[in-house]
Amino acid sequence: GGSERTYVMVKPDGLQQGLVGEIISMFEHKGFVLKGLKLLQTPEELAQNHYFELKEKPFYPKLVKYIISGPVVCMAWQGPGVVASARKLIGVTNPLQPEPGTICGDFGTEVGRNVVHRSDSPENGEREIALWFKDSELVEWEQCITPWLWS
Ligand code: DAT
Ligand code: MG
Repeated sequence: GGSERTYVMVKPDGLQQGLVGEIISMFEHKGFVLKGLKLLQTPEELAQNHYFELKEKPFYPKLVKYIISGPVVCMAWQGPGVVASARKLIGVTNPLQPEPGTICGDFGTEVGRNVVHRSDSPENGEREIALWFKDSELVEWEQCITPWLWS
C-alpha cells in the first residue's frame, strides 16, 4: 500500500562517483516521499548486522570492509510499490550483468562495487530502516503533491 517503505543506501563507491544527488532525484521524480536521510561513517557492527544473512558467505568479510571503507548516505523512501520500484530503478545486484538505464547497470563495476543498496522485500525494508535510523530521525510529514501523483 501507500505506506510501504524501502531502505536505500548509497555505498562508498557511489559517493566517490558523485551519485548521491542523482539517486535522490530519481526517487523524488517518481513521486516517492523521503522519510529519512543522513550521511554516516558506518560502525563495523552495524554493517555486520545489516548483512547478517550473508555471514557464512566467503565474500562476507570483504563486503563488510567495503561498506565501512567510507561514508554512506542512508535513505528511507515511502510510497506505493516502492520496494519493487527501487529494485527496478537501481537494477540487479551484479553490474557485470547490467540492466541499462539503471543506477547499478550504468555506474556499478562488479558485484562487490554496486554503488547502491535497496531492500529486497517490504519486510527487509522495515527491518533495515529500523536498523539504520533512530525513531527520532524518521520524519512524519505530508507531501502536498501526493494526491495529484497517486489516485
Ligand atoms: P541484494 O542486495 O540485491 O539483495 P544480496 O543480498 O544477495 O543482494 O547481496 C548483498 C550484497 O552482497 C550485494 O550488494 C553485494 C554482495 N554480494 C552478493 N553476492 C556476492 C558475490 N557472489 N561476491 C561478492 N559480493 C557479493
Ligand atoms: Mg539481499
